[in-house]
Amino acid sequence: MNIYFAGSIRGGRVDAHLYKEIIDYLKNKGHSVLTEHVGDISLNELELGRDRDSLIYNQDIGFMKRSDILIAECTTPSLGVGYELAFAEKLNIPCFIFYNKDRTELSAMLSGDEYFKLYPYKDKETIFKELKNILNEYSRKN
Ligand code: 6IA
Repeated sequence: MNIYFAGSIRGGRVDAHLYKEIIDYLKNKGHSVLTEHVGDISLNELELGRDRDSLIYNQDIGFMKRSDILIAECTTPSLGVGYELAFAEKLNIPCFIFYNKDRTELSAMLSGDEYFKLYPYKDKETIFKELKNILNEYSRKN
């Protein structure tokens, strides 16, 4: 499958290592992660590149349109990830939201929208167990 992974960039990079682990897991299972840069741990949210922002936006929307599913890690709140989730819903792309329930209160705009499948977790093992189930179920449909 083509997978759109969404994680915070300018919202803060404290979870960048976790994004990378999730992306590596998805790739090791044989899937294409179109937004691999989200897990680039050298990416700095303070890098200012406003002139490049429309390129980034258009490229990401293009990736979104080619994606079979979207997986978001939402522990670190990010405006961009919220935007991507709403956009994916409009395109009818299945969306799976992971967040550490000890560290964040998910926005009601996500937890209150029944379209989104929520995966609150306490430990990393739960993330990978749930990802395995998602991949098994959705690979069969694509
Ligand atoms: O509002 P945020 O920056 O936290 O939004 C993060 C989300 O928007 C991610 O899931 C990405 O898919 C997308 N996104 C935001 N910034 C970039 C980006 N910047 N490149 C690709 N996708 C992005 C390049 C580096 C930048 C710091 C100059």
